[in-house]
Amino acid sequence: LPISERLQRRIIDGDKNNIVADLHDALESGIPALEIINEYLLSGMKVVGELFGAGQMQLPFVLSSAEAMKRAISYLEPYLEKGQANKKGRIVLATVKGDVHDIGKNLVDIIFSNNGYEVHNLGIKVSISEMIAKAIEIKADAIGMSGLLVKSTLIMRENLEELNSRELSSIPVILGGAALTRTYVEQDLRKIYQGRLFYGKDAFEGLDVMNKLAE
Ligand code: B1M
Repeated sequence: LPISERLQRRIIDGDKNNIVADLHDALESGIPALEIINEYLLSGMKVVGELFGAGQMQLPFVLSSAEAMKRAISYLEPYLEKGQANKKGRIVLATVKGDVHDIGKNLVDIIFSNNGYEVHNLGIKVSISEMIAKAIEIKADAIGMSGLLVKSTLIMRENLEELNSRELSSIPVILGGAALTRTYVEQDLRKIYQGRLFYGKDAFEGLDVMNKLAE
């Protein structure tokens, strides 16, 4: 199999042991680390999501795929291009309450950190109170929330309402994660939130938002 398909397979099979050798080969053959993530690994994860959604893959196997993905990203992290080293701004980042999905959020952390932002990654299942406390403590320039469950989109709405009623009522917020749509964020949720609200389709769109905020 060509390396692209091999890598996709390793993710689908949840093969975290053999994926490293393939990643090494891919890097050796000159494919940039970011391209490996965006083109090959994420396409494998997409298939996993489709199989799981169709009832053709059981949860423990999805977990193995997630582990292979995490192993791959941590292997590739040193090879990702680094932008400006000086700190352009600070962001509090978290997966919202009730949601354990963190691969996308951690990718956002890596991409932002590599591009000059100080990221305070609070982990998964994080309440809005924790995010607010951290944002006040570090004088954050933005709060980034990630969520993959449909339920999480409702939590995000509640979080925005909570922010409205607190000291940080106008802090910029970036929302991302597979359950969201641009329309939901930029039309429905924007009507609710007093501060500036942005949608990040992927980590790089999130980065664009941070860069605009930092201007
Ligand atoms: Co779950 N899961 N899962 N899961 N899982 C989904 C999300 C699902 C769509 C699968 C499906 O049914 N097809 C489905 C949700 C359905 C729904 O709500 N309608 C689902 C479900 C149902 C569940 C459980 C409820 C299953 C169960 O227990 N019966 C359970 C939930 C537990 C909970 O959260 N309370 C569950 C559990 C798990 C695992 C633990 C096994 C594992 C997660 C492991 C982990 O993260 N540590 C897992 C996985 C791996 C998935 C899928 C297959 C892949 C997710 C992923 O990592 N994608 C997923 C299917 C799918 O998404 N299509 C699925 C790769 C990742 C890089 O993408 O996170 O979207 P993503 O990030 C992207 C962008 O969204 C964006 O940038 C990234 C790309 O650059 N982005 C941001 C994300 N956050 C951002 C923030 C930003 C900006 C951009 O700014 C702040």
